[in-house]
Amino acid sequence: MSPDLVVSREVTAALNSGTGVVALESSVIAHGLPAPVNREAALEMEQAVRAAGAVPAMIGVIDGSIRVGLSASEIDRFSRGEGISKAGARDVPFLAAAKGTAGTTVSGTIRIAALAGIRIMATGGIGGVHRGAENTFDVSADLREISRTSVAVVSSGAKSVLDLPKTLEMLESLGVPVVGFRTGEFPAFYSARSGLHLEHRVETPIEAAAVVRESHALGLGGPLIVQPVPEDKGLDPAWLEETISEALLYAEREGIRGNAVTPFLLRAVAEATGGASIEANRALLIANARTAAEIAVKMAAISPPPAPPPPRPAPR
Ligand code: PSU
Ligand code: MN
Repeated sequence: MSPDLVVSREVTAALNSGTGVVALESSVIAHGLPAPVNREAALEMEQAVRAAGAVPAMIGVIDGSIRVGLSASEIDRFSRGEGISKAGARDVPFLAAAKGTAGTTVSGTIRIAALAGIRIMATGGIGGVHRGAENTFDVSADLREISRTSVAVVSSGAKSVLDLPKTLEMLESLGVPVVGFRTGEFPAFYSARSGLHLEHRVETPIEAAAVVRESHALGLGGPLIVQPVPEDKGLDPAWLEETISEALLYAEREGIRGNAVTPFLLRAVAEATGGASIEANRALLIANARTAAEIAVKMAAISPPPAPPPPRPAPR
């Protein structure tokens, strides 16, 4: 284990006693939401996890140390956002080596969570295949990381600014189990409906926990557990599509590239919807944290999957 992996006392105690632990990402706080909603959402997510009987473990990189379980003042620092990089899994070694500070995305967060022995995380919407990816090749590292890391991810699908049919196809190609939590449709982040059918659904945390256990016993990544935004906060799909097309044109005109694309689009949509997208984002983050915690509690109550077989000795 990396000597730089620093696990908070509370999270260590929870892991040792078999209490459910839910990993939370810090990039959504530092880059996905504006102040002061980002800080409020972070604290509300933590509260939701605790209320369900689990322990939150927010993950990030602080002054080069890879941290599992952030304090309130550290969450404040991420909420201020100044000088905070955005770190996918591949960025973490650079941040650690250069003693930098970064909010970790889904890919960075689950890589670190797995090392710490945490088996489930909650976020808003995962990254995926961007619209126009046939030209730009812009496909979030979240997809590959979820496919190779046995940490369940609870989200409201993939972000609406993406190409959702292509994202679902890619999840299939990568062999990621995808299961709807009380839905038969892949949610579209800010809105509940995408029109994309899911083959598997569960109705309860205990059923979801069983799917996580079996996925991990098979050595598969994920699973990706998706639930729609709370009904009263969801945005109208037609209106949303209109604002997204405008945001995409704007991003292209401004020449936005790489890991700046997602935060730029989220900001543009927030402006165009007069903040309605921010309220939806906050509501779904909290709901996903709660569901992840309910599942974590059930996972803690059932036997963990058998350890994967040791690597075979190399043939002589
Ligand atoms: N969920 C949200 N808002 C966000 C994100 C998730 O509600 O901003 C972040 C996550 O950290 C996710 C990242 O991993 O957006 C995807 O970024 P990219 O497309 O650059 O891989
Ligand atoms: Mn990208």
